[in-house]
Amino acid sequence: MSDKKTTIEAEKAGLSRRGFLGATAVTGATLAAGAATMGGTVMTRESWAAAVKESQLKTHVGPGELDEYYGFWSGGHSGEVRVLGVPSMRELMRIPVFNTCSATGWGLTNESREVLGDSVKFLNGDAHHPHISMTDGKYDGKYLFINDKANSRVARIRLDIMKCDKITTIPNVQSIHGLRLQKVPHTKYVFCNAEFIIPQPNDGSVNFENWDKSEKFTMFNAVDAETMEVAWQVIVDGNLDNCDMCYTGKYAASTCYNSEGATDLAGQMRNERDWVTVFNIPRIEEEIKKGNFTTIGDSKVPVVDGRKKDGKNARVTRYVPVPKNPHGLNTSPDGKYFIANGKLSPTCSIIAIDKLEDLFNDKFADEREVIVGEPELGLGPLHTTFDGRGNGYTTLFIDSQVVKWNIEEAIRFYNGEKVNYIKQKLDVHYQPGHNHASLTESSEADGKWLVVLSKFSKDRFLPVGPLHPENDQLIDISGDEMKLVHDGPTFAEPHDCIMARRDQIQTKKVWDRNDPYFATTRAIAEKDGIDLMKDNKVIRDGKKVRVYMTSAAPTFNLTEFEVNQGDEVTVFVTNLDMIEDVTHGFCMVNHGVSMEISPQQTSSITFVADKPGMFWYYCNWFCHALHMEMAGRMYVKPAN
Ligand code: CUK
Ligand code: CUA
Ligand code: CA
Repeated sequence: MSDKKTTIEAEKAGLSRRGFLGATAVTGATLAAGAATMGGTVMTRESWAAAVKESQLKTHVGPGELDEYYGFWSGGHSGEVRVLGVPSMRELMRIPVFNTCSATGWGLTNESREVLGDSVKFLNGDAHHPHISMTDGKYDGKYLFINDKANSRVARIRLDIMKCDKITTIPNVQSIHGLRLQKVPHTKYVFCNAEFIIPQPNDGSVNFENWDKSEKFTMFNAVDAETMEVAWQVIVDGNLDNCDMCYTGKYAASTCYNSEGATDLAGQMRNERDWVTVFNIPRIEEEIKKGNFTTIGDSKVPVVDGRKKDGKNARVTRYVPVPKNPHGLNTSPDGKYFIANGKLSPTCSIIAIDKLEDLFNDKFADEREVIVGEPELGLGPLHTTFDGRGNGYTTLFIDSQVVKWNIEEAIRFYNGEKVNYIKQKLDVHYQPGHNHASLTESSEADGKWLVVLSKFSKDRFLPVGPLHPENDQLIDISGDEMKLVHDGPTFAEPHDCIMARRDQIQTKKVWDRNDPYFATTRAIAEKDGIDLMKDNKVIRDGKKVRVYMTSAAPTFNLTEFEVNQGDEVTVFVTNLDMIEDVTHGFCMVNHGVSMEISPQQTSSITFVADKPGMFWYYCNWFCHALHMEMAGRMYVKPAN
């Protein structure tokens, strides 16, 4: 069916082009025959269009209305996290994490630089997998964790203030990719996969010539969710891609696509099967307690060896062969299965979690006995998500589709029954990576909305030059059939998202003066004998100058101060305003200085006053009718 014809038909049916493009995905093939089936009943073109229109109405969040779900999008190699409302798909906020932010001063302020620690020198990051902390298998709304593939870090965002408060670099590995959380009894550990195999120790003694003969491996890592310190690491065979955790607190599983340990493309595709590595968490903890661990280099983190030796399994790991280069690894919300997505194989492998105890007790002759289904879904299966009603939704990268399939029926098929486990295939636009259904990683998966993160948008939006946005599509999965209802362009490059009910996230409206986020700042002021809520003072400490000021819309309460050329100046601004939404900024002109100071917050920033002269500073967050007038001057006295 030509695009032109569908457009005309859409207009006839009273739909906008945009609206009809949503419908055409589902109906493109079936409408040619004049009818589609939905929920077993034959639908006409008109009734189908009406059904899609009805779902679109559900996504409409009118002026002044609030979304039902919070969505947290990874920002890919932009390094940030974005907060969207679902179903409107409106962007609500950006949380800078591994990037720098000119607006909030992330990466510039002393508070953010303290969080960034040693890694403050990196201005980039690659954030893929955002996950919300859990208690008893449900999102508890406390934290959101995210990986940095680019610089091997894990970050934590406090969801009460929606700011990143901890960043940890994982030692002796390269590229933290898959990241998931312990679900029960609560998120004690953040599990993260280091993707690339590297020489150990990686001190330069291994070059290209002796690479083959050298010892090299990668590790599975557990970070303590509260302290954000690395709790332990496990050496594995092969590499590690994506991971997930079960609902018993016992097992984590990761896909490995490079069982070959190859360094080139052809080599990484050589084996017909790679594997899923299953980790036995209680056994890992036992090994550490017994002292069966080593350490690497300067790192004090206990390292347990999970590699096979002479064909014999280690106590802590099992390797389950699955077809070629698997990618996503997803736990079904009923807690029964790990599902590994085939990528180069058109299949998904269903691993029964209740068989893992026997697997670890070596009850099976073949590790593949834990696989209870291997449905063929289509080309390029990458990630699976769930509706809580027994169905999986798997992205097919090559086919540009999402396939809805029934898990129990796929298992029955594997056992020889003739059942069609495929429920529907829906075209998406185009080449989807992750998809994510509402509440899907928790036991409360509610099967309402599905977001599909499509890597290509091609012609779906107004052209913006050679670099295109991606396309996050919203699909209504509340009925028997998936209905595409919204296209959402996004900038580089969300890999994944997570949706929580809005009642699961509780945020603060103004800062608590005792918030640990600026505890160090308070301690510095206290040493200077400063009351941050009152004092407007300049403290000289050799060549270091600390300038304390309060602000209340529309003034800084210190509108001039003098320093000497060459001084290292730290400006502390405390926002006295108590009113929600009255955020001030502080920008020192021609010094690269900018920061956010929200109500009741203290922020500080340090710079060198290297040029003599008079410099204006001003408030750069619009706060008042007299916001333009909210300014002051710094005089820098020449050195000679
Ligand atoms: S990965 Cu990118 S599409 Cu980093 Cu979760 Cu699969
Ligand atoms: Cu204060 Cu604008
Ligand atoms: Ca492979």
